[in-house]
Amino acid sequence: MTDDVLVIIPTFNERQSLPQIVERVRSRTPDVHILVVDDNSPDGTGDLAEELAKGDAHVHVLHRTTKNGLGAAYLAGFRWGMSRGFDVLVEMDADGSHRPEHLPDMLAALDGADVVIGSRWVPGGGVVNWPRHRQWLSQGGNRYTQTMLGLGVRDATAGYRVYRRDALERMDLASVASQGYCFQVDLTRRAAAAGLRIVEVPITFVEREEGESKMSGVIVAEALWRVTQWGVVQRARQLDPRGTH
Ligand SMILES: Nc1nc2c(ncn2[C@@H]2O[C@H](COP(=O)(O)OP(=O)(O)O)[C@@H](O)[C@H]2O)c(=O)[nH]1
Ligand SMILES: [Mg+2]
Repeated sequence: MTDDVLVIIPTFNERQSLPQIVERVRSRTPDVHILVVDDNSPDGTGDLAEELAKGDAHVHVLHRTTKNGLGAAYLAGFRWGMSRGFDVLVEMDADGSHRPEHLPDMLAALDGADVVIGSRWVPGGGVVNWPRHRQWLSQGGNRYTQTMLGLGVRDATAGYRVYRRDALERMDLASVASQGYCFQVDLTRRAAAAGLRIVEVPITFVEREEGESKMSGVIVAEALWRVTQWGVVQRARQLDPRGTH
């Protein structure tokens, strides 16, 4: 049974992609529920999501007033789903990069795991249609993350994930401050610190064909800054585990 699964899809100006992605999730995994978390998109994605929800009892919408970053949208989505009793919470982009066709494999992997990451950088995974600079940024970012945090995860920045609800409950989500894509690294490091089982399932990540990426220099800078800060704190703790100075 997968009717206890909630697929959370954050949107900002995803009018062109949203209907297809909802349709693909619904046809591939008909029992799951979908929550669209829209940050008041100027292109009317929120209204479109309402239309989709009207015609399908498995589609829900959470409207937020301003664009507040991916991290905040997911946190609101997790709260929404957990308070309604969903046991499995999925993160998925609206733009088709996270192919719904991988979801059954990822849900199956939850059998031996608390967190499943759809990974581009394990054998069998990959990216399609990504410009060289994005590939470089993702692989370089993951290498830097591994050097600083040693999480042992090949794709710690990946945004296609499955979490058990009780795993999220052990990750102190109330203290998460990450806004952009480092949100994914933040949740990975919290999962590792809580001793949770993290499994990577290979996926093919397909770059969007419609709409625009929200990736920006500010988002990259936030990730670099926070990963560095976490790494430094982690090392200080290793050197001085009792925190005597
Ligand atoms: N609600 C919400 N969604 C966002 C925000 N920023 C990005 N997203 C969504 O997060 C997903 C990933 O963003 P995208 O622009 O595709 O980033 P990229 O895949 O890294 O280039 C998409 O579904 C976006 O619409 C935000 O501030 N708020
Ligand atoms: Mg994208």
